[in-house]
Amino acid sequence: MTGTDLRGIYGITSTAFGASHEQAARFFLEGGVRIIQYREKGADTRTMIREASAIRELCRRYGAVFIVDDRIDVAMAAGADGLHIGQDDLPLSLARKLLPGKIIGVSAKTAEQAREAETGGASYLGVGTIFPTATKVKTTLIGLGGFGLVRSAVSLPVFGIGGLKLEHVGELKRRGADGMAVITSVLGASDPAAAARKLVDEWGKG
Ligand code: TZP
Ligand code: MG
Repeated sequence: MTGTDLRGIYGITSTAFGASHEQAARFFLEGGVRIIQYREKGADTRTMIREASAIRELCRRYGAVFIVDDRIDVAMAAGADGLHIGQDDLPLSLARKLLPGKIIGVSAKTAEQAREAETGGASYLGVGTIFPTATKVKTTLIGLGGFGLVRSAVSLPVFGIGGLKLEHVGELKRRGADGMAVITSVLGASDPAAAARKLVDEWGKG
């Protein structure tokens, strides 16, 4: 891990908008994002290790934290700073045992899931899906109200996720978010690095 805190804009890579994972990571990094997650659901393992290793190097150059979604094998092989797991993925207790000292993020939709993750040694929470989004359609929406319930249940760093855009930064911060995880509002923009920069600057305001 680097000295970067677990807070601020959290960029998740996706190929849904035409760029490769590596290019997506570059856009985020050029825009000042300092937490990057590699999220790939369909590629073969060798490809994932290659892509994750390339992003690992980029993140090192920028002093950014690098997290791999779902796949502990890919996270370990690429030397990532951490792993992000959902409620149906590798159990947190096992991930914690296998990755001592690493960052482990957990997706939580309810206060109960959040408290369980905190007790189990999670490093941060991803909380959503807040608003509808084309990048994750099979999901339960919790809205900003649901986000607030999870936020108040734990003291871990909490990142809002799901359909979040520049105009949501203020509201999310008021509701106690430590950060905001995004795909579409950056990678779907005509100038992704500039969109990332706007989010980073907005998040950094007062
Ligand atoms: N989990 C809940 S919503 C989501 C994930 C991975 C996608 C968030 O990305 P977007 O495109 O910024 O809504
Ligand atoms: Mg998952």
